[in-house]
Amino acid sequence: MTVSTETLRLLESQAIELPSWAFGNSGTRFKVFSTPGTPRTPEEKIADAAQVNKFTALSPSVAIHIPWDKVDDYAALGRYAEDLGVTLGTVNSNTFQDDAYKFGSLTHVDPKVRQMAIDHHFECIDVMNQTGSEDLKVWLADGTNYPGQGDIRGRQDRLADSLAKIYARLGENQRLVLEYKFFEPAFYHTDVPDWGTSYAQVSALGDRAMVCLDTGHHAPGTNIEFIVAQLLRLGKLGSFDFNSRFYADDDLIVGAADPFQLFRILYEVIRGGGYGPDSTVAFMLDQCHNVEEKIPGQIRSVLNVQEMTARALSVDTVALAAAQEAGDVLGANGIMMDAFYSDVRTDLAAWRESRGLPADPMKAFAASGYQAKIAADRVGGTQAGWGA
Ligand code: PSV
Ligand code: MN
Repeated sequence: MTVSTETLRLLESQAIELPSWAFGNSGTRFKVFSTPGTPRTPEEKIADAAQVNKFTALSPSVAIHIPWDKVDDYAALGRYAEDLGVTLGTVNSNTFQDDAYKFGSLTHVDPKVRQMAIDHHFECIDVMNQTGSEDLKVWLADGTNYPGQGDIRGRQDRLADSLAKIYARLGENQRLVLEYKFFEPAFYHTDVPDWGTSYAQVSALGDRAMVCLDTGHHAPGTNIEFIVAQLLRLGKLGSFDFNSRFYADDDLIVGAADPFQLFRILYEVIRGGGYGPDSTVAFMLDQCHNVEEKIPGQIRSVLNVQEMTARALSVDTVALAAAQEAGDVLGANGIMMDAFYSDVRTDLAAWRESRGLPADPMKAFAASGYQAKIAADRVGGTQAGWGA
């Protein structure tokens, strides 16, 4: 047996939130391909997300994006989710698809546009109050394309002011998590480009404002696990948007492009106290499934996180600390690599079965007939996708 009983115990409570938008169609600026069975409503997205949890017991909650998941009655949407065995989680704001935001939202020079963006966040907090969601996730497309286009410093000041107004509206059990991204859609400067800016902005707000780390939002070669270690050390790592990338913000299946990076990140999460029942770090996927099937894409992702967590938990930390203290460079590195190369798949399959889950969730989902059923049932209407 490669995986210890202690590791299995720690894996039991693992929870990875799914993004509702991963079940809708997505693509690139060149083409969005539609797929039979793609959800047309927030309810259908939640039903698909519930399938991932049904076969893995790893994803008990679903993040929503407003206005993509706008409904008349959010409490009813929450009850609908609960009937399917999941809850509604993080509420994501969206100030990147309205014409008014062409030159910014929370940073805009025009107070009327800023107020419109602030009001949108108030609306998201109202949604949270109805769904019982605890996290408001803010990602801004704000930035400029050309030197001189905007006053970088003034934009930071306006951002601070707008965020303070939003933060003041949060309830006692609610948090604001501020996501950073170094480019896109703006190409010269982005108003929240890096963890340092997010950290500075949320630190000015208060204890319930945290940083959100999307693994696809860094320049190539960035040591993301260092950022994880630092934010945990500072008590400001609020949440993750997991995905993987080869080039830019590719939003591919987590662990697909660089499994070793996922291992290194998860090792630092565990090392820094970000994993387990006492941790307040929220784990979420933020992915797009442009060409692969969406539900199995999400199943594969949560399994990748689970397997890599098992490997990261199996690092012999006592031996590692001793090797580090002794200056044993190769010994210390060998301990990390031993854990990374340990194949946990057979043990995890047996463990799943012992808990009444399918040993192979991918196979079990494929055999369930759900995909064929939604393809046959969901005829007509408009498939959900970017902007829908
Ligand atoms: C931006 O690239 C991002 O990562 C943010 O989390 C958005 O809300 C999300 O993607 C969905 O498009
Ligand atoms: Mn994200």
